[in-house]
Amino acid sequence: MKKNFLIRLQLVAVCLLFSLLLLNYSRATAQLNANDTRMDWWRNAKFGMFIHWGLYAVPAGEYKGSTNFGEWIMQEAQIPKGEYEKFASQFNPRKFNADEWVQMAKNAGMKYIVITSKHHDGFCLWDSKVSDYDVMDRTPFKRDIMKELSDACKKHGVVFCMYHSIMDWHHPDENKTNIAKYREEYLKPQLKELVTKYDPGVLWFDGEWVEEWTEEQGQALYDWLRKLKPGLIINNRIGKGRNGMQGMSKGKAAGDFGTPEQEILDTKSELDWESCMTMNDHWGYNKNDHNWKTANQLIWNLVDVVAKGGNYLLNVGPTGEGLFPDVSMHRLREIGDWMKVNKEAIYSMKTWDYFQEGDNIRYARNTKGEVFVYCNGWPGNELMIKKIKPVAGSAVQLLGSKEKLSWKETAEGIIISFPTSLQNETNRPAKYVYVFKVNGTAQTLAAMPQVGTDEEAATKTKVIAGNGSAVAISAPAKNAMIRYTTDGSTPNLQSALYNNPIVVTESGVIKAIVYVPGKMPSDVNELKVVKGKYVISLNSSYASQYAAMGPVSLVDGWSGDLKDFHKGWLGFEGKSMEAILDLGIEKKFSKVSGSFLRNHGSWIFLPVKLTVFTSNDGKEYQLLGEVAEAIPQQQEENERKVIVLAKESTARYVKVIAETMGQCPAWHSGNGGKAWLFADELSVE
Ligand code: FHN
Repeated sequence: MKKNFLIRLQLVAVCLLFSLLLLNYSRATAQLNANDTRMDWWRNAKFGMFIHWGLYAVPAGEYKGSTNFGEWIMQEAQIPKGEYEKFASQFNPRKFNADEWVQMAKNAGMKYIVITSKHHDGFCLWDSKVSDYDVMDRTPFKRDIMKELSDACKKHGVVFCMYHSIMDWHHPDENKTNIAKYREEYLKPQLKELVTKYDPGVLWFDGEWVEEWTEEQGQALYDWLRKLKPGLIINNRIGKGRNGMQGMSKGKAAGDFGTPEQEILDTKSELDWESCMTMNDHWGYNKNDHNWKTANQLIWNLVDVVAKGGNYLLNVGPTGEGLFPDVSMHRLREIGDWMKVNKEAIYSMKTWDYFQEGDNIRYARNTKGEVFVYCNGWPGNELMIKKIKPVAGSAVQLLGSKEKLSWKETAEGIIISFPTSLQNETNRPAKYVYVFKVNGTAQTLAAMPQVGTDEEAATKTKVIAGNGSAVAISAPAKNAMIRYTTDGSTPNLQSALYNNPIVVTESGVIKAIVYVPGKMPSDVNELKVVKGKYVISLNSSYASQYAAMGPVSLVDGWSGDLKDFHKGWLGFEGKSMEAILDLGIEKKFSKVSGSFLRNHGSWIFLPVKLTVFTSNDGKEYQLLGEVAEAIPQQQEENERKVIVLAKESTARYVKVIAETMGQCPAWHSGNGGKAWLFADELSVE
């Protein structure tokens, strides 16, 4: 009797537990589904327009003779608030036509628009009842730009979204002391205005890096906004989760999607992310910035982002008159022409088993499982790909073309052949990037070979000095056949067969591929061999994200990229650089030089002094001389500067110390923050 009662009790307990679990699960999945449905339009949209517009369009990047400013002109040119406010009286964009803007975005294939409702300068592009520092009260224009654009978006079926800066250089309370007051009495009331009056699909926050803003404030604001509009989508810059320019959230953080800026993730991600990018070098309008990306680059960026599972938010910086720059309009038209032909390979795309095959091939799939192969540039008479196997008897289709393309399988991969008609660009449905629909399955590739030691393979770099050394290539598979090249060409079955370590004596690159019966050839792996002009060692540590190829980058004869600081520069954060060059023997020389980067906008300053010491035993050093640099001025342009100490001497070891600024100067937005020192070449001649 008692035993039955206990069994029944346990049964009831188990049922209760099970239904509780079920309840929670269904609640969780309901939330997930709700989240998903909330995010669905955005995930399927893939392509949006970013618009940076405001008072900074009036000076168009120019102030007191300097021409390299943009939306940060108030800060970078140190324009006093009262002075900057005067731009409002000149802000009268009579040629602004919201319909035309939205139509241009739509014709380019963009599904949503994110416009700056308020940037860091604090000026509001809508009729705000919370502030008079807006377009209605301070400008002769007196038209509610957010209203006109949100109405036009609704009319043309484009989703209206708004950017909003947490940092506010104009508002007296946006600081450490009064941030709570600013948040409760200004930021939130304005956000309420924006959400209730203009019904945005996304709120795109920025300027969250200010010390006074915290993840907790961000999370609370997120929850408050989602209550205000449950379907709202909010980026991860509402909190402090963003991992620098790479933009993805570090761990659990407020926000619905990651925001890489001016860069695209290296690999595919199932997380929600959106890469935002300029068409030239500025977000806000700069009339002197003609460094425009090509239509090919922009289309390939879109494809690269889609293959990696992201969205692409491409920026336009309109003029003070209210027009898109001519080149921006031209790029949008070219992208639109491409999208007309290839849009089915962009919208609603999902990542596939593989996302890339070398630099110029990308893969993605649609929800029906059809796979699209994207090729950057016309491949010629045939295209070889190895990561997909078309279904037997199926044809490959070039999007926009009726041609049924034949293919054959070889040991190197699938070869798709193209008729002569398509060799003539005018017969091709689109330009620049060609998309092939393939009904096929993912191939199994042989595992990639390792070229060099574990340490070398990690950086894909081997530093050699003097008489060179040997490079070994290994492959995990037992019955692997390794083929390799040393001239930079792509290895294949005709390339040299690897049997023994390869002796290298000069700079170059070794590429290797693995063949295993029954599998497709592996991805190609490579090792860059860098012969430094000298053996170099560093007595100061550089930042891992600005490590180029390590110390040898300072003596490899290659210059750092002036725009992409990840390429070729060693970055020292708040530290001096101390390098020792071993010339191998005592040598006579007349000058020692080092080249350094100046980019104040990115907190990178030239060294304040370059000091050189010499030694013949590598232990005792004598001062050879020093060169002091001028105090940095805010107007100074970005440049690579070679600092030279011209002094005769004879020595084997040369020690070069580039002394850092340490902290950003008082006039700089990073005032007191760590100053960066970037070096890319040291030379003794
Ligand atoms: O400082 C801003 C910049 O002006 C621009 O708005 C970009 C766009 O993502 N975000 C900040 C820099 O990270």
